Amino acid sequence: MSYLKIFILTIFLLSSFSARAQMNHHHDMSDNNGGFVMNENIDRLPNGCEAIRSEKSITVYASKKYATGVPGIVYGMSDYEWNVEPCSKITVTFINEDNVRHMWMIHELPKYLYPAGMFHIEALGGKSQTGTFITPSEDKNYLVHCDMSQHMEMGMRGQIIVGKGSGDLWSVTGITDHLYRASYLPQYIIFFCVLASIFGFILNAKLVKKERKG
Ligand SMILES: [Cu+2]
Repeated sequence: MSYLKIFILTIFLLSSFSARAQMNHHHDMSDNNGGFVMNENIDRLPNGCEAIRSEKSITVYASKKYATGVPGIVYGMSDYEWNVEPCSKITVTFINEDNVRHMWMIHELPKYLYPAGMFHIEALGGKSQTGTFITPSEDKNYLVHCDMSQHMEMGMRGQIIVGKGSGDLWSVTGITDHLYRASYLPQYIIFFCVLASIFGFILNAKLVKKERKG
């Protein structure tokens, strides 16, 4: 190997090492052989929580075998919806029974506790990981999904409902409707139809007037 190649390889290894070190710095990440847990929170209270009100453990299996009951999905989870109390400590054990990597990722958590608003468990194929987070004090629905490319579209999409929640999220596998987002369409169609007929009526009236004059 030439000196140039060794030099380039060394620079590459050093930069990837420092990128990883930075990632570890920005996100509180515990790492082991079977995957990792990012932004774990076992004791920092969200605003509005005076104490931890309850503790709950949930176990989630990720496996293709859970994709059989719902048409059109490839990857599945043992559950797609979890009800939890506000200000409660939730310990999630994520067991991946497939041979590809999967994630159990929550979004929009308070950013002062969870960098990028995210709590994230990742388990390699055939491995499991356990992580803990504390739910905020407000009633709200949070998206839970797998962030591997296309896995959410392939079925790994759920919701965690804190307290009374804030309304169902669309397209939760086997639970809520895919077409929820498209429900605004008919309103606009009706609006455009009415507009088009008014325009047509005015145009027609003007043309008739012109014809009479001529
Ligand atoms: Cu996945």
